[in-house]
Amino acid sequence: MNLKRCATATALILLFLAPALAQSPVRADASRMESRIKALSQFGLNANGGSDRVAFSEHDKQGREYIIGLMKNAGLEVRIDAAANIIGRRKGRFDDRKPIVFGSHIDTVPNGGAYDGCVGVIGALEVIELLNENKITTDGPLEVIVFTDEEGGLTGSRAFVGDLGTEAQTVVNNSGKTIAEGIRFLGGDPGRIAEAARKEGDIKAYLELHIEQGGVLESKGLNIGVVEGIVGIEWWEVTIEGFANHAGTTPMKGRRDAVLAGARFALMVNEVVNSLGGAQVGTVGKFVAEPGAPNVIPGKVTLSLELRDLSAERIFRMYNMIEKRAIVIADETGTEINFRHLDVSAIPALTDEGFKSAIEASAKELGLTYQRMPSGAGHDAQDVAKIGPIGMIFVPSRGGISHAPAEFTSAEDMANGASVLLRTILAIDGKE
Ligand code: HGY
Ligand code: MN
Ligand code: MN
Repeated sequence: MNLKRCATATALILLFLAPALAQSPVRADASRMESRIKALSQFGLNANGGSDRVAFSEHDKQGREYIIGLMKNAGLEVRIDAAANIIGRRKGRFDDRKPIVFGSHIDTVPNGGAYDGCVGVIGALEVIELLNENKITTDGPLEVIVFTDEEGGLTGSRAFVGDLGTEAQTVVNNSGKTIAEGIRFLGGDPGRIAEAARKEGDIKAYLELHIEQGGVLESKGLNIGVVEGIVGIEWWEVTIEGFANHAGTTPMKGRRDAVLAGARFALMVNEVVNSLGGAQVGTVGKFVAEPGAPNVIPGKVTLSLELRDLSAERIFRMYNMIEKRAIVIADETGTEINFRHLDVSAIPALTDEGFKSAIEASAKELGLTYQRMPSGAGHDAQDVAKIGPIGMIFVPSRGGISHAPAEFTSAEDMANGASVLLRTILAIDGKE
């Protein structure tokens, strides 16, 4: 073949390929996402390699500053609302339309991981970077949101839907600050919390990319989880009052040992939750004995009770069973058991049917595998569901581990999630 004919053939091949290339979907930059996740994980990195970035801590503040910097560099118009939620806005061509809101949280549980919440925030920023790089302006405005204190009871998202009352603001989170003190610490204003609230119909959509926090996607070798619904979560603080006395001189008979009662309580919770068929879960995750000395019979125990299910009715049915059996334990151990329902409840929520289809179509167009699934973890999305339609995209968690230093999601999986998020946003934006 002479040179001229070769060049003509190449040109023909290119001409043929060009439309396909032009249509090849925009994909997230995995290494950019990974380096940002790593950078964020430095704020509160502990000796176990875990993340200690409890909401309202210094590390939380530093992590937020890092994100605000990224938002501003990406051209977002950033503001902190009265609940200290960080909101970065990108104008639309028709800017008075309702915004599509997307994001997650960057606070962690004590000794948590680097991916829970953070993938949703870094993924949301990735969407903005991709829109900027591809010079795409959406029809409606976009809002990237970092909700305040997700792990302490969905604080920021509750305020976002007008549901963070004064009682809820008195709850003390793991930083030792009350919600009101913490919000102030981060630059919000608890006195004007109502100003953070959106009304029903104010937003076009809320979308959240998140790690699965379970092992289903990994075990089935799937790329994407399309969330169908999010469990409701209720918390109680349980106090058991016994009688502190000398551990050497007090005979075994007649002791009023609060730890003994607490141990029986934890076993009983497990029995009650297991006695019902279904996917409900119940946990005693915190257990503090006082005075806490080897030679003193513990006089007091404070413990946490958490119940989760997709049905609120079922959660309270389990609670009623637990309360009844606690009366028997108190009687048999000579203790007094009291329950205080904490105002941090998260109600069960379903995702929007149209959004689920849009997520599935996006995954398909990107050549990714997917499956519909429920979420056993709580998410800000479940609060937002009170005022507008929500959708959630899951990506695999290695070994199903979360809320622990070993939490891990690969860069490729994170990028798959962000690519699906972008396509889903564009699909929703394109619909009137
Ligand atoms: O506790 C939860 O389910 C969530 O990770 N905040
Ligand atoms: Mn979490
Ligand atoms: Mn989370």
